Amino acid sequence: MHRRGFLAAGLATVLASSRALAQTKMDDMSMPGMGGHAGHDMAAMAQDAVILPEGQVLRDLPMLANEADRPGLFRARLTAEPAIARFAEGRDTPILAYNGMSPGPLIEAFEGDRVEITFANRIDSEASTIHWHGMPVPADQDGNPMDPVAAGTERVYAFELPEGSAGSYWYHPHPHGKTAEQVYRGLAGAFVVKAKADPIPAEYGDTMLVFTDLRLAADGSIPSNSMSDLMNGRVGDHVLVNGQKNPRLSVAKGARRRLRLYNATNARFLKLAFDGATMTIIGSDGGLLAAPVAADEILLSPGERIELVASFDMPGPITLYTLGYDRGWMGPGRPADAGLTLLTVDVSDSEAETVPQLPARLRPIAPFAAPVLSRRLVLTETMAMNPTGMEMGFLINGKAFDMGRVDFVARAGEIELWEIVNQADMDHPFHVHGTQFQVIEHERDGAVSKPPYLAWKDTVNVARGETVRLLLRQDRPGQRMYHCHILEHEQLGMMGVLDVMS
Ligand SMILES: [Cu+2]
Repeated sequence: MHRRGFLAAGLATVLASSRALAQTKMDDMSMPGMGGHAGHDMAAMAQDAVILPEGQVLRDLPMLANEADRPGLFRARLTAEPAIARFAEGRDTPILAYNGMSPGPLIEAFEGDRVEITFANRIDSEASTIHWHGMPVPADQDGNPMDPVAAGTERVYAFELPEGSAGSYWYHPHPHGKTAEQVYRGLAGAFVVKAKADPIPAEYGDTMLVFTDLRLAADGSIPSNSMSDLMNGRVGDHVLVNGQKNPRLSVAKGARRRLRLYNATNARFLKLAFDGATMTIIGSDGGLLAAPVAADEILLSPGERIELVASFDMPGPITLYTLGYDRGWMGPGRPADAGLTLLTVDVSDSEAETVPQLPARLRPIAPFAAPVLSRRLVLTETMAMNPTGMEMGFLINGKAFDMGRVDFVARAGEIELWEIVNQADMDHPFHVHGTQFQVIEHERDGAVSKPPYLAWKDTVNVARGETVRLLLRQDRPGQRMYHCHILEHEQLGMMGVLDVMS
């Protein structure tokens, strides 16, 4: 079981080890009580903050090798297991890894492919699953909490990638009561479905930027969740890109780069801008937009993805950095969210060779027809004192998640209007499994606005006091989850079950 694997940049050298779990203290987060959790003391954290190296060359995510013996099939193995990473000099960090790495290997397949991935769960004493976030896979292949893969066992996830499904998806665990923890300990990876005919010029490249959010204790370990983490969602100390802190990318002057940004953090809202490069949005969670849209800044809430073309016309260095965004925070210790440098781009003096233009039209997106029914989902937060301390509840229509309860019954192929009403004090990024939806309206203080462009989405931020209206259609029968993608909120109840009948 002592297998050594090195990540490309050497930043997070990973060594699979059975002692990793023994070193990692875990909470049972199903019944959080104030007494059992130390508060997250930001001042103390700042004092012994671990320094991570910056400025290494941005690494490409290692690809998951396709072991299939015929075209049109993607066959591979993903193993979740304890590992040791080396984020900071001289400190071992016990993590969870897919195939020895965090983020997990990049999966790349094509529209029309069949995918067969054997998942082996080698996490000590914990069930896990793989959820294919955003992908149109059958309900029984989607890694629901109802379909756990027990520790020490394996299963095959098999599905087809339909035509038109090209997009920037990701994969992560979704076991009952352990999703938040398994993700912050390292389990998440990108899954790109490529189009057979892609309108984006190949000269732009295709660069993944997977954001994760690491918190390290002074000894290098990853601390378990505090009460504040459970309330607000866990925000770490270091936003990493492909596992690296503020890595460097080199481009020629005048170059354009296609960038796929993934918010794979538990709860970190990323409001992003480049100083010195222009951004054009070309894609959302579920693939390309109908036409490019210029943007000065973008808000990427937990679970969301966006595809950009960045134009580097000025001499560098240029940074991708965060702006402030108030998503609502309970109690002390609101983390600094502005002014983090996530990526540095060195723009050389030499001019890029001929750079093709971005097409004016990318692909057609047909707006949904009128819905046959509408549903209203009200998000609330509750706080109650009981003999063991304070308990937070995150509810949808007054109810906490119950795996044995069906909250809504839908019919496959029918268009529905969902109205997500946030009556809570925090923003909640709302995610629906198994399909892509279209946001049609935002409402706040009685003012209704339309989204700036039509897009396929599987996760949408619903700000405090806001109502978001979206149209969706589930095409495959079976049970589908919908939930807040602040993973601690999902775990504390903000999730429901939609049963789709054929
Ligand atoms: Cu939430």
